[in-house]
Amino acid sequence: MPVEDYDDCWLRYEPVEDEELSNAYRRHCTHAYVSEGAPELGAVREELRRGLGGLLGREPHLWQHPPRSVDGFLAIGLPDEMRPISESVDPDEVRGLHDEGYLIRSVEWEGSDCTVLTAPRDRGLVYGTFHLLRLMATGEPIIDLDVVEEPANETRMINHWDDPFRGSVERGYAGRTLFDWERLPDLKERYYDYARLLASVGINGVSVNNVNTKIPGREGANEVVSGQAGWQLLESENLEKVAALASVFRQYGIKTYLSVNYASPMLIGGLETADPLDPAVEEWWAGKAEEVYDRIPDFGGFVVKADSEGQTGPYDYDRDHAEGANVIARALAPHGGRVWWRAFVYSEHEDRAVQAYETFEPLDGEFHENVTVQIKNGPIDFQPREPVSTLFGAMPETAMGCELQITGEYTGQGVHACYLVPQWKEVLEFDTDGNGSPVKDVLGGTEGQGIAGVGVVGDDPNWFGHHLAGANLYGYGRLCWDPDLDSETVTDEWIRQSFGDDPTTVETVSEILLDSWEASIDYHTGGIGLMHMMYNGEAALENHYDPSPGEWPEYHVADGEGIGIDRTSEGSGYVEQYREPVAERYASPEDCPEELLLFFHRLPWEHELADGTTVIQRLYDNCFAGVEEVRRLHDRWSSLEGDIDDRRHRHVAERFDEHVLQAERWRDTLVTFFHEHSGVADERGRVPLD
Ligand code: GCV
Repeated sequence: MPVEDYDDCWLRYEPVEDEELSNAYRRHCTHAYVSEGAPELGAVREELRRGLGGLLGREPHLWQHPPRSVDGFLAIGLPDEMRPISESVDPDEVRGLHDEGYLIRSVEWEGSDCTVLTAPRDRGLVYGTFHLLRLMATGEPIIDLDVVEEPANETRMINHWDDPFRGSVERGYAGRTLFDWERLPDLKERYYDYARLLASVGINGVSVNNVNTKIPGREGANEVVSGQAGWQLLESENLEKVAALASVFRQYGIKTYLSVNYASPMLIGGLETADPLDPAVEEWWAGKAEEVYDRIPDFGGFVVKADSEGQTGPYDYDRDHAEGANVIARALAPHGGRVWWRAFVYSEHEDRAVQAYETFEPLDGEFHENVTVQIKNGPIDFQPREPVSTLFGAMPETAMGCELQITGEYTGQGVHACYLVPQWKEVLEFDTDGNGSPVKDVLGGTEGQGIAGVGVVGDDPNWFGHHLAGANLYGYGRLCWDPDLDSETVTDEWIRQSFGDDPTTVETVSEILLDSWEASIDYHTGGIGLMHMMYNGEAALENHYDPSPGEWPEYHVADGEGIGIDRTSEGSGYVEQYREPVAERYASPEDCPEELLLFFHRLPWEHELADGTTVIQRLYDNCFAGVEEVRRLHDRWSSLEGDIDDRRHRHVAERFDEHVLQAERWRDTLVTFFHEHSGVADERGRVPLD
């Protein structure tokens, strides 16, 4: 396989400089006894070689049996596979763990200090290996370990929006697709490294193609147009390619999923209909599922975007979404597969926010057990900040998945630095009923539920287009595994593994990351609940990067009187989809959190906020503050010159130069727009602009 020149991201495994630590690590990890057999164990051995080789300067001795006459070794295997483990850890304790959990413990075995890493299944050994290496890469002691870990979310998935054969990535800002469908089933080294990155943060599912699998009208359009050809992956001749990728992911405990077109029975099967209640359609899906599982026995299932943005769906046959999803679910059920059915649909309603709930909530209890309804975090579309979707907690009889966007479609598209972990924490901690039912608990611990994140990597040598965007993939995986982790901890881990542990670097990069999201909200929206003010454009793959507030009047309804949307019972009624006491809080302009105010309320420009500042003045102030903040973050990054390697420093510095210019452009466009409608000048004299 060709050696490619690309970044190791957070798996750099730089040598441990602290001598005492390094000696302690050596004493416990120079010798490793790793069981054999399952494909995951190959991955464990390989990671130990790379990880320990890098951190400690020499690869470990990998033994086939417990090493004698050495004091201190690492034993990795299932509880019954090796004596150092079965004689020092209660196998029932291990078997009682979640299937993907693991245990790492410091024990004494036959007079030797030994670290045991064990798990109920081989997948847990992979996660545990990455955990142990992470401890060392972040300078944590490993002499007295007692780690017991289980994932909070059953499914922790990446949804690629990659277009097979065409090579483009919808909303991708890191080059072209990683997956070379023309060459597959030939495998590239980079697929393994991608699987390593994902497994290192606990991801266990990858859907390899765009949810837009075929869009009428986009055929024959230019290079950058997305949404084509994905449906073809389900064709018999292409399944071999999918199976090849699955063989890589499998070694890292990752299941492969496909996005499929609802009309596949027609497109591929030659039927005249895709009506979910037609017996021939049922038979076709069953046969296709069997064929897929013949080739990929651990296949995860299908992701489906139906009746949305040009994708066909059950509405074409006058069927509802449960009928639509269930025919596919029945086909997958005998094989243990699932349908991830997206709730991102459109309807006739004037207010787009109400649509998903109106469509799906009445169907609670109608979906088969192996259907997961995949819901975007907010009711609109991955805006810099949205209120949390009303569907979470509203469908107790339905398996739910939360869809987050790791790629930054509306937050600067790989040019702006925008760290989304704080956003995701806000979503996961949101209490859906004011009574201790946060989204993270609604999703966690239940079979078939979990989180799907829209992918962020491409074939760019640094994987992400922007070095700092790697923190988003890292943080996404860590939060899927453990949503209780706080943003600071996750951030600190990523920085230490990516840039080393120099205190100034850690502190500065942490500040940049943690402050970047609020800055982005301020200059992209004015910070009090407005959104969707970006340019769309004529091309099929819209821009969504530049400012263009006049293009979307329905999302802010700015006029001479005021701004914002009334979503109370007097308006679109969206607020009533929340449960109490959330609904009541949002319904009152006094109690509604200021950062969401104009999402729920239409207010006069001169309406006074809690501190006496008017709406228009707050919009001005926030837009200016957002730019000031970006300038400050830019300067903080510049201050690291010489502390971080030149290549990465220069790359991010250049992005920051552009980030400042773009933030200014957003600010100037928005404040001018607000001024044109309100006629109110900035009391600090900045607007109208000169
Ligand atoms: C994959 C938004 C994005 C589209 C995306 C769609 C979806 O509209 O702009 O690129 O399509 O959401 O989530 O299906």
